[in-house]
Amino acid sequence: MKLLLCAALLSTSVAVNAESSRPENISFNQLLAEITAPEALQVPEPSLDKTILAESLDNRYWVTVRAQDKYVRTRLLEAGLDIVEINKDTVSGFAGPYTMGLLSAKAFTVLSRVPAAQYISGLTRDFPAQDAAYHNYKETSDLLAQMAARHSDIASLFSIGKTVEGRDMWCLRINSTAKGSAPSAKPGAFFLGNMHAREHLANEIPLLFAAWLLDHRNDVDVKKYIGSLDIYIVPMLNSDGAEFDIASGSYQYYRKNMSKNANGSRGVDLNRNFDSWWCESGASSYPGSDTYCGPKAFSEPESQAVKNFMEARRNIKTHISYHTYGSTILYPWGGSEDEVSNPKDKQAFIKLAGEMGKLTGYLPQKSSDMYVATGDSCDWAYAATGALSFTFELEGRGFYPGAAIIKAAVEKNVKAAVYLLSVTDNPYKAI
Ligand code: 0X9
Ligand code: ZN
Repeated sequence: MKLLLCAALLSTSVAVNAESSRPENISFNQLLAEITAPEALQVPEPSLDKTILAESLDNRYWVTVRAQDKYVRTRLLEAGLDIVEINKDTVSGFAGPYTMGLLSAKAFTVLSRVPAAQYISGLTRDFPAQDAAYHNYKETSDLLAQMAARHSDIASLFSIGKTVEGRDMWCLRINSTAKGSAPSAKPGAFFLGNMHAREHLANEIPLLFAAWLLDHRNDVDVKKYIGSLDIYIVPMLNSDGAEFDIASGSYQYYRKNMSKNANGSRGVDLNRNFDSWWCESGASSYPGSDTYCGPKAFSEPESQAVKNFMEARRNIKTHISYHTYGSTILYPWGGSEDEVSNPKDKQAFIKLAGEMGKLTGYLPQKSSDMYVATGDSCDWAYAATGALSFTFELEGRGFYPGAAIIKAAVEKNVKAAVYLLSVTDNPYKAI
């Protein structure tokens, strides 16, 4: 990866870390320059290895099923359908053999089906996993470490736990007075990314937001937030899944974590594994499904790490979990059609989502209006800690939108994230 870019960087005068071949003090602007360099924006010829795809996709099909409303979408999730596209009267997505059986047993109308490998190899928007612009686990970890080292007076890095495969879930903390896991009474904001493996843009946004904040640390507003708030950024929660998704050289459309399930299948859907009406709706209890909720709530180290992290930091007032794709800003409840019962919170959710919607062009929406799905991380976060928690479905027409999308997505999301910081001291002042 990044051979051309590395060569270019090595020929410049910036200090270079011999191990990673990266400048040690890379800034937000340098990062943006990297991801928008002509080499990074070229979409190379797809290099799909159909043998690997066919094996690793567990015999899934790409199906289009009639679904006129969110209620049908919820039932489909329960049958284990991995909904990727929502259209007016249909949804499309991946279904394994078990889900295919349920679709026909439950009389859903399957309008079309093709083997997943065939569908993926037919895509023209695919590009190789070794995409120059996106940051894999090592690059993400290195960048976070560089940021913490370069801004050690206000930034620190610690791990909130280990994934199934033993990778650290890194957290960059920006706070002028407290470092590492030392407690702080300052109001906190928590930005979380890449819970779903294939949603790589959801790593880039919080990662580059961290770089932006540090680069702009002397701007009047940013300086105020760094001085008065406790800011936490975990850009890559599901690094195991994200790495698996790119490891073969071809994207795998992989969603879950890398747990080994009792029936020999792989992965739990982390956004169905939180303890909020766990596995009641819009989730599947069949381990092979892409919406598998796990054997019990918080069975997974990744969801458990978020739980422990948030429960230990009751100063956190606001929270965004980044996903792709849909250009929507979702607020609780997602697991129930009921409104949140606290009227002030409801008003704040609507107001904050609306303001962030204006800054991003994304549609603010109650989460359950997309579909009801229980075990959702933001429902849990709000219910358990009171933090006003939003799921961002970032932009893009697909999980692999290419490098060209990153710059604009980062720029608008920096604005929304900064807005959230501006109200974190008292989110109700906005209403
Ligand atoms: O289904 C999900 O977990 C999220 N969509 S994604 O395509 N990123 O997988 C949406 C979560 C929204 N929450 C609820 N509707 N409960
Ligand atoms: Zn997601």
